[in-house]
Amino acid sequence: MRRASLTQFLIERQRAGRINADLRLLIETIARACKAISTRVNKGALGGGHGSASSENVQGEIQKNLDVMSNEILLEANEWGGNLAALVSEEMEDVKPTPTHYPRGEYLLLFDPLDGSSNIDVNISVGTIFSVLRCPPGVEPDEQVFLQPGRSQVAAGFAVYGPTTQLVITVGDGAYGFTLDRETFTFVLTQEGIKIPQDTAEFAINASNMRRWEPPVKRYIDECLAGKDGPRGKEFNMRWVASMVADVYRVLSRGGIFMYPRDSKNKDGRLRLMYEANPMAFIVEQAGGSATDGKTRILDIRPKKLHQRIAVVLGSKNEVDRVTSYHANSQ
Ligand code: AFP
Repeated sequence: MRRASLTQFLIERQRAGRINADLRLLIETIARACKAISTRVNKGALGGGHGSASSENVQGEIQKNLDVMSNEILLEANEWGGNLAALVSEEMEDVKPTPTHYPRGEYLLLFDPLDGSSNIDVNISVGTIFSVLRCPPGVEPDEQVFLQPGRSQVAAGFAVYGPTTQLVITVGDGAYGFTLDRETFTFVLTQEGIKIPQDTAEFAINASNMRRWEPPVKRYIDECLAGKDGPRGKEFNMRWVASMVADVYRVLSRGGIFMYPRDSKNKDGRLRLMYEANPMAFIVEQAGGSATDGKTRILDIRPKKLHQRIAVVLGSKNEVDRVTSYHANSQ
């Protein structure tokens, strides 16, 4: 049986009244941009993507050439489509309203154009993460308009540029995975209704931060490391790619818990709420998992700043709940 393309998948959802034409076109535009970024990533040094640009982003991080290229691809793709009121990028300080010489739409787009960029030059998977909100009608889209809790998202997704290029999206009725068919250059539906196992024996955390963790996190990881001789009574495995898109894709594929907790150095956590934690939390919950900042459901957190950071604990529900209980017991 022929697999559906992303376009067919989205048209079905439009026919079912789940999304409108503007949102369908927006997601297709983003997917097209991800294909262009995938091509650049796969060219590596041959496409000028390696090495650092001579600039810093809003986070004060040295931008990689591919960070800049990926951002430009997404900006260009989304400038004139007529479905956006404004957009926000990890690579840019301020909100970018759709230029007045183009038609404005009802959606707000936020993205991390190239997540995991410190992995580019060493040929480890990187990706693009995006989140879509509605713009209240009749208002000039400024920072305040973007500061909506993650539960207000109407769509979210991410691409992983790895051995294959994968696109995972949700429009609120489940999480779906598409594989880029390089012969036809189309995204083909390969994972319908992704479900994260409620339990796991695999955790993902940057263990070099161990000395900085809060007690509940230290307790949780120590118990995993104690294995079958410890209170968990089973062996655990660890993975840490240091590209959120790759770690979350693995959690969606076989379960697991992904953690970037707050610590004595990253007091608010390291990951960004609006265009990393929120979209990933939406997708993970749609796949039957959970996502918190260690204590509070990420999708309920009301943002205060566009680029604010947040602690992230997401994945297999029973493990995320355990970490939440350890935080509650330690207060
Ligand atoms: P970069 O984009 O700077 O490589 O950061 C990637 C990231 O935001 C996220 O994708 C990873 O999970 C996390 O940071 C890795 O952080 P560490 O380098 O501290 O492990």
